[in-house]
This record gives sequence, structure tokens and C-alpha cells, in this order.
Amino acid sequence: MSYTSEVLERAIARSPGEPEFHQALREVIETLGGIFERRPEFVRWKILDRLVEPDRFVSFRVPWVDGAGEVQVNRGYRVQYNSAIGPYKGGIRFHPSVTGSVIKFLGFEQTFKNGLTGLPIGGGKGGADFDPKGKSDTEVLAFCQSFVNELYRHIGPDTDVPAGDIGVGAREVGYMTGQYKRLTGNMPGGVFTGKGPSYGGSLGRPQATGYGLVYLMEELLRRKGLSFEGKRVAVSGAGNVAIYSAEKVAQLGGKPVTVSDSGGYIYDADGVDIELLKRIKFERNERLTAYRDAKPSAEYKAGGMVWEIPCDVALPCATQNELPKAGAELLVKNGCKAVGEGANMPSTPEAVEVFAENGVIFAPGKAANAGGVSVSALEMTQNSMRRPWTFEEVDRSLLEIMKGIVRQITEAAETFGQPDNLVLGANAAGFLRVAEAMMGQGVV
Ligand code: NDP
Ligand code: 2IT
Repeated sequence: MSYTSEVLERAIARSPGEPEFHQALREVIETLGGIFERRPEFVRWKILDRLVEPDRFVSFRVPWVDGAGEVQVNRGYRVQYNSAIGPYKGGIRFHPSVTGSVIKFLGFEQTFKNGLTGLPIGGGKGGADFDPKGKSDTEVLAFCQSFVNELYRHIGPDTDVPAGDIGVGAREVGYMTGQYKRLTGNMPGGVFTGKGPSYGGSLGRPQATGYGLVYLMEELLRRKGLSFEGKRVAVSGAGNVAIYSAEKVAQLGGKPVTVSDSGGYIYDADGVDIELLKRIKFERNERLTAYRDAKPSAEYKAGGMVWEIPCDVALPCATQNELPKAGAELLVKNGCKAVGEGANMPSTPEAVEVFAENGVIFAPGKAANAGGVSVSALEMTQNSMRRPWTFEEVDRSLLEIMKGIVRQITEAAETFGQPDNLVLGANAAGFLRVAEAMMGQGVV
């Protein structure tokens, strides 16, 4: 058995019942064989054996009192996955599907993603199985405060810096920042990112993941003589990443024709009306049926996958494993040329195979959605400097960072003899960044 297969098998056996973590481990490790042939010192120093084990993982009780006066108990998590390059950095997810396995897969991915940004951040992730849907503002506040009552002892501007993810936006980050300040007596500066701009949040952070995704895809298309101009784009999700991806696609002359939430999807042949969508999702917190009710050109389909709508480019921006083999086959059949992952691990391994077999440009999440955490790192810089940057300064930096990621992943893919395999390129480039940093610091 090869060295990488042995490490993978041992890691899976050591974490039984964690399917998402196993999936993420397999996806990365199976592409790394070539690196260990060239760099035997990585084997000798057991870099991979160390990387499949997070630095630490905490899980904790989150008790809180709901609006009816009833005590509720959720489970919270933080994985501090790897700090070779800098303080742990990564979002917090509130969703009923959150488990230890989900948090570990996200922390593992985050470690390589953060390496690709070229910024001084290690990998972490956290969350809770709390369902924000249908909760009042005061219930969300009560939950966030209780969550931080435990989390605060593990985080800090130089140790671990959380941000948002599914179910956690500026409101939740604000409530967590406030509680952290109350518990520690410090105005925490850069202990959370994705804050409101009035207390240290970076301009451009809300847009960063979606805009960054589209900048990266535009650069990959450009290298093949293509662009977003005139392209039909299928977007899934209708949250932070989906909405700002659709907005940037439209700004670059493309036409976003779908968005989805957990109830169903919208197909709008005229192109999604971004301002209407923002009002429905950000201001009124309504379901996508409200979009159909407001826009005559829109069709709504309960359930189903946006991937059945013909498109040139697909941007999955909702959640893990939302794009299965059947969805990939539909996309290919309808002539889709490129797929960029705004979400973390949205394509199943079988779907990724379909894209590879059919010559679809495929940008994996750890490269494609790195714009969010990059601007988070720029927010940390601004907080440390005590000097905010303009939206334009941040957006320019984001564009450069995403172009830098394209350069790294395409160069790595070429080095290992598979120039179109950006899964290999992203994994190899991300791994090399982390591995070099680990080698320099001894056995820790
Ligand atoms: P939001 O909470 O803002 O939006 C999530 C969207 O996805 C909602 O439309 C939601 O629908 C839908 N969704 C979530 N879970 C499911 C599910 N199980 N089934 C169907 N639909 C679902 O989250 P974000 O936009 O921030 O995050 C989306 C993805 O992007 C995640 O994978 C996240 O990890 C990734 N990401 C986010 C970054 C960020 O900066 N926010 C950075 C990099 C990656 P509904 O409202 O009905 O639940
Ligand atoms: O998956 C991700 O990269 C995020 N949710 C953003 C993390 C961050 O620290 O901004």
C-alpha cells in the first residue's frame, strides 16, 4: 500500500462515524502522492501524519432560554486545526446539520485554503447545531451570548479569530463581539472578523467571498479565451456568498439565472434582480417564494436542483454535497463549461470525476472561495494598524489575492504534470505552504 493510502486509512479508522471529515481527507490526500516522491523529508518528518490530526478540538454545552421561557441545550464546537502559518482563522456555522465531523472537515479544508491566500493565518472552524430559522432577534442574541460564554476562553486576536459562515453574518458576529468584550473587559479589535463597519469591520468583507469567487473564475476563463460576458450562470444558495457572486457576475456582463434556498429554487430567464433578492433575503428574511411573487419572469420550483437549468457556468454557493453526480451530468449535457465552488465541498467526489472526464474547468472551494477569509485577514491587519481602508483599496487587494491563487494552483497543476487538474493544483499548492511552515518549526 502507498504511504498516502496508509496515512488515510489510519486517519479514517481513528475517527469512525465522521463521513464529511473522511471525504475531505480522501479528496486531499489522494492527490498528494507526487509530492512525497519529490520530498521524502515530508515523509520522514511525518508531516501528513500530523496534518490529519487537528491541533485541538473542543465541544461544549450551549444552554440558553428561548422566547417562551423554556431552557434549550445545543452543542457548540471549535476546531483549532493547524497554526503553522499563523493564528487559527475560520468561520462559525449555525445550522442543525453541524456535527463534529462537519467542523473537522471544514477546519481541514480551511488550513489549506488559508495557506493559498499567502496571508499569515492558520486554519480553524467552529459552530453549533443551533437552527436560526424562525428564531427571534432576542433568541439569537441569547444563543450567541451563551455560545461565547464558553468560546471566549479559547480565542483571541493572536490565537484564534472566528468569523461568519452559514447562519452567521454581521448580526451574530456583532453579538459575539459584544459578549467577548463584556467577559474580557477589552474592546477586542481583531478577535472576530466580519464585524459591522462602525466597530472595526472591513469594508468589502460582506462581498468578499462572492466577488473573490467571480474574480477567480473570470481569470480562469480568461486563460481559456473566455469571459463572463453574455454567459448564463447557475448559482445555488441565496445567502451571503450566492448573492454577492450573482451581483459580481452581473457586473461583469454575465446573467445569473438561478438562486436557491432549502425550500426550492428560482429560475429567472431575465436574470436575477439582485436588489430585489437582497431586500427579500437581507432585509425581510423571507423565503424565495417571495421573489416569485414579486417578479413575473421568475419561476419557482419546490425541491429540485438548479443544475437542471441550462447554463455556461455553475457556481454552487449553498452547502456541502449539494452537487451530486446526477447534477454534474445534467450540467455537462447542457453544455456547462466551468464550475466554481463558492461553498465548501459542494460537489461530491463522483461529480468532480464527471467534470474531469468532460473537460469542464473546475475550481475547488479551497481556492475559489478563499476571498472571504482573505478579506478577514485584511480586517485583522486594519484592526492592528487602527486604520480602516476604503472599499476600493480592499477590493483591489482581493482581486490581486485571487489572481495570485490562480497562479499558484495552475503552476502546481503543471508541475505535477496535470495542467487542467485544479483539484490537484490547489491541494498541492496549499499543502506545500503548510508543510514548509511545519518543517521550519520542528515536531509540534
Ligand atoms: P448563508 O447562511 O448566508 O446562506 C446559506 C444559503 O445556503 C442559504 O440560502 C441556505 O438556505 C442555503 N443552505 C444552507 N444549508 C443548506 C442545506 N443543507 N440545503 C439546502 N440549502 C442550504 O451562508 P453563506 O452564504 O455564508 O455560506 C454558503 C457556503 O459558502 C457555505 O458552504 C460556507 O461554508 C461557504 N463559505 C462562506 C464564506 C463566507 O464568507 N460567508 C467563505 C467561504 C465559504 P436556507 O436559508 O433555506 O437555509
Ligand atoms: O469558509 C470560510 O472560508 C469562511 N467561512 C470565512 C472564514 C473567515 O475567517 O472569514
